Amino acid sequence: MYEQMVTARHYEERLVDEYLVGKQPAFDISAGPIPGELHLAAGHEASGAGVCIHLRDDDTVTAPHRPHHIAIAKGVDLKRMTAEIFGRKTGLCRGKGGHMHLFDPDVNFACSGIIAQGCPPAVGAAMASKKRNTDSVAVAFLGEGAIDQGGFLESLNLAAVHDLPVVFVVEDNDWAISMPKDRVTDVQNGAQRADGFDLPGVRVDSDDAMAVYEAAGEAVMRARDGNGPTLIEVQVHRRMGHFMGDAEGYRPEADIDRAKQRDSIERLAADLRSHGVTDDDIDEMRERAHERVEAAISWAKEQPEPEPAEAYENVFTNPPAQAATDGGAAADAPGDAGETGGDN
Ligand SMILES: Cc1ncc(C[n+]2csc(CCOP(=O)(O)OP(=O)(O)O)c2C)c(N)n1
Ligand SMILES: [Mg+2]
Repeated sequence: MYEQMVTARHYEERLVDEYLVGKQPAFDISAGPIPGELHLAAGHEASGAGVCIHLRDDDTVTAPHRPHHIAIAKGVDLKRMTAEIFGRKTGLCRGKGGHMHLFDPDVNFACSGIIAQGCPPAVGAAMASKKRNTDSVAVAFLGEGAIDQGGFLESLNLAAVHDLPVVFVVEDNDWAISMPKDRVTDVQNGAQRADGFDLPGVRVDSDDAMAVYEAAGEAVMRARDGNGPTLIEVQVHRRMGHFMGDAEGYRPEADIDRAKQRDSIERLAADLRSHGVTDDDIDEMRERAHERVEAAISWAKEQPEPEPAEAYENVFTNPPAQAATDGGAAADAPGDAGETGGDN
């Protein structure tokens, strides 16, 4: 878990360097090697690692728009994931999805920029597992800002009524973009949403990877044993802005400082030391993580970009008429390629 968490943190630190290339001075979001939005999950690592360590490749995970720590913990191919983020042809989605739309069928991982979107497909995967009589489970991750969404609440109901092997994991970082949770949600403890559906709800109050590990272990076992769904809420912290370029003018300094002080990675390192893991072992894990990240980033940067003529391939079930007649050449037109303004 520690190595996964360090990998996720370092990966994002390196993405920041790469993301800023070419974007200054006026912060042109479409410029540079990583065009578009970038939502970083620094401060969320305990949740991805503590949950996914209980999962197998045949278990399904759906993640939201802040997906890197979860993807890494689920075992998504880091090289192809990085190529996707860099918009390269060998990326997981051939460079067309970007960082919010990673899809890796080898380990049953998907994410989406649409809030709570992952809940119904996770319930679908759990239903498929039950109908096929396998013991695979599904986990849907979402932010606390998504717990009032219909898709989430309907998913809880369907999961409960059919006793499906699914775990919902709410990552509570106190903010939904610039909106503090107490202005939009009636409960402070999102795990209470489970009460309305008569299923277990557990809140992990601190971003302590070991506490997440314990809670998720129980929930995943319960699902695998055919005993139905669980909702877990984990307190995490957003160490950065909502996305890169967010000046966070709405956020009190003290809240930013608090987020930075509560570092689940440092906390886990201290736990490991107190259980006899040596500094050398910890350094070795960090080194391995850093090497893996560098290898993925340098591989991704060498990959080819997709051809404009492929712009519509694998995008539409029924391609627009223009795509059928010009082979997608219209994507060459100024303003079409690479523009990703606005929120997802
Ligand atoms: C259905 C939908 N509504 C609105 C948005 C715009 N949006 C993007 S991120 C976000 C806030 C999400 O907050 P939260 O779920 O707490 O996740 P966090 O960003 O804090 O990790 C919103 C409203 C969206 N992507 N999808
Ligand atoms: Mg949030």
